[in-house]
Amino acid sequence: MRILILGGDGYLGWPQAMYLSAQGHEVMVYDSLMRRHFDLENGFDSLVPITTPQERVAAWKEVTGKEVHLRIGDTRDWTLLSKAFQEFQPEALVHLGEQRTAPYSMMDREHALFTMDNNVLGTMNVLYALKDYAPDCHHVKLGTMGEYGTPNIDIEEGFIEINHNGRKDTLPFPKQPGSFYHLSKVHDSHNIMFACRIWGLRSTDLNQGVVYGIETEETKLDPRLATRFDYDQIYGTALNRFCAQAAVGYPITVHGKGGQTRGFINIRDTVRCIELAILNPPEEGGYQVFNQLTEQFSVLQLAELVQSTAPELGIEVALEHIENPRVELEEHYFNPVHTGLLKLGLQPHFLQGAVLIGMMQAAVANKDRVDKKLIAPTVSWRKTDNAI
Ligand code: NAD
Ligand code: USQ
Repeated sequence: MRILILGGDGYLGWPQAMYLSAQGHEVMVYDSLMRRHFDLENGFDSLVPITTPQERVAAWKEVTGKEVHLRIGDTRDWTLLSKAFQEFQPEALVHLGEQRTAPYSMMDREHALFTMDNNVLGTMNVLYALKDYAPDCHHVKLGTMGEYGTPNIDIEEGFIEINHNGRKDTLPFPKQPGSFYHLSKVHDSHNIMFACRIWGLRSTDLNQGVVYGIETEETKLDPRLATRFDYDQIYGTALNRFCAQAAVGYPITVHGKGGQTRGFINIRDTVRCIELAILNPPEEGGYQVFNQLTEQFSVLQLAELVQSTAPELGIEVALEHIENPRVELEEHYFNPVHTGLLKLGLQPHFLQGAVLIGMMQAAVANKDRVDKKLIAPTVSWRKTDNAI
């Protein structure tokens, strides 16, 4: 298939591009490089060194003989986006090209507005490009488990049957997101579902949990093919951060009580889930939702796991309950259904010893690259003018 990957230079997008190329698909990466600009502007960097987008695709060709086409462009740039659609004629579209962190979106008015503009309007352009140039293309969109929030009932996969005053209907599951970033995904979901209904597009919304890990079969082939490893307070996600913190002996930053429970998924399963979604499109006009996670942990469980694994690498790390910069429940019920992708054939890689040790070893090997000033959270949900 011809598969267009929006955001194909990111943490998940690059391994996805290589994985699909390795399966024999023709892949085009389309990316605005906003992620790299953020690092350059603010002095942030990936813990594991990464090459430029051009060096990556060249290295992929050198190592495998396969080509990944590269286009630098923003989803909000209609001229460039529509050109990519017209020239490449995608049969499947993987949409990962968004501003993807909660702290970024909560920094101040400008960053909140950028998140809405970039994500919601970018996705609107994508929907119009699909309608105008590739109406049969299967749109696989990365949403997030955080769209649902943490309700006190089981979380279904996208839809819930409701009985009300003697009548019943199947309706979108209620959304109670916890940041302007997560809200942008909710707005996307509504826009996508509507576009499917009125224009007959076909879309799969993947509500993914927090991803961990940096290793896939393809990233292992050559150091030039590595994907990014974020540990900083803006882009670093829980487990990735905790591994970097352990590597440099920085007390693990548990926000508040640490009872916040989230869905988690290994990056190897992310690339496979997206492939499974691509291979199982809904009918014309169909909008389907899968919850993309394989396990759930509380933040404290993860922190304790990293702490107890550290001695196996000859290191020790403390654990600290810091004041929670976010507004979120620190103890709550959490029971999401996630059977859809398993039924399609996903065989999960769970978080066990070897996987965690591999991540921690990568962090230790690059510990001289850790800038400790970037670890402590400075973005507070309660303020409107946070500095970084
Ligand atoms: P990332 O920031 O590393 O990658 C996103 C890429 O998209 C970047 O290369 C960025 O430059 C590009 N991009 C952003 N806005 C763009 C635009 N308007 N036009 C073109 N390119 C644009 O993030 P990631 O971790 O790879 O996440 C990819 C997707 O998966 C995001 O939509 C994110 O919300 C979702 N997701 C990520 C996780 C996770 O734990 N990393 C979990 C659930 C969902
Ligand atoms: N947390 C800590 N300590 C830290 C970092 C985070 O306790 O040092 C806590 C947070 O308070 C939160 C939980 O860990 O309760 C998860 O935070 P996170 O930064 O790992 O993840 P989140 O902000 O939810 O966002 C990440 C990705 C985002 C994706 C989302 C999936 O950045 O792109 O959408 O995970 S989910 O959480 O399921 O919505």
